[in-house]
Amino acid sequence: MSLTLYFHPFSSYCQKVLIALYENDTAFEPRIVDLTDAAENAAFKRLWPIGKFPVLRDDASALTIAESTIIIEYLAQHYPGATRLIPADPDLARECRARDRFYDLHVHQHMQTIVGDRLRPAGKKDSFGVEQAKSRLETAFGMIDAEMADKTWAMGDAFSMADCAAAPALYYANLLVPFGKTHKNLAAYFDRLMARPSFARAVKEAEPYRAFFPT
Ligand SMILES: N[C@@H](CCC(=O)N[C@@H](CS)C(=O)NCC(=O)O)C(=O)O
Repeated sequence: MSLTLYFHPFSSYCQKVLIALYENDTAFEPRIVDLTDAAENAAFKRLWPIGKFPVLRDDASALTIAESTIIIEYLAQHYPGATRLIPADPDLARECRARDRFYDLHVHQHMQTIVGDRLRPAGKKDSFGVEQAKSRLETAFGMIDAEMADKTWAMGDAFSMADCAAAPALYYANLLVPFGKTHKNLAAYFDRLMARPSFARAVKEAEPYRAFFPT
């Protein structure tokens, strides 16, 4: 087996990549990294000094790949399977990448801002930043709600990288700014994501760590 994924099951960006791997039953060695463990943290930073996961190592090509989107691009190119993670048509591929960016930058990032603030020590909180992130999440939710009125998945009928990006971002965002009662198309899309076996598996594997989510 040439692929090793450095990750943590509770990490939203790691779940994004796990979904892609599970969609195509891609064989990989799971290497859970505990960033709170000094030795593991240091070892991981030798691999990727930025210190953020997921990181994929492919011994077959001697490549170390960071960034969830780039990892999924790599999997789509070199380890393709039944789920085509990026459409073959160049225009649809660009659209898929745009939606992936949308979920990362306009949902995932704001969700991380709010979670990150909860982890800050007293006296270092950024209430302005949190209010701004919540307001931007609401804007994104409205856009997704309108877009999902007549779609099954982010790209229409076919599950893709954009849905890999959407699922964990929406999962954690919904815990912070619940959208179930206010955005019915978004909520229905989220229900479909939750029922998708690849994401359901990632959520189940994260369950033992649920208590770490800051309230
Ligand atoms: N843009 C990166 C973001 C990765 C990221 O933010 N990972 C978080 C976990 S979800 C992390 O490693 N956090 C640890 C830290 O910031 O120290 C990607 O898409 O992979």
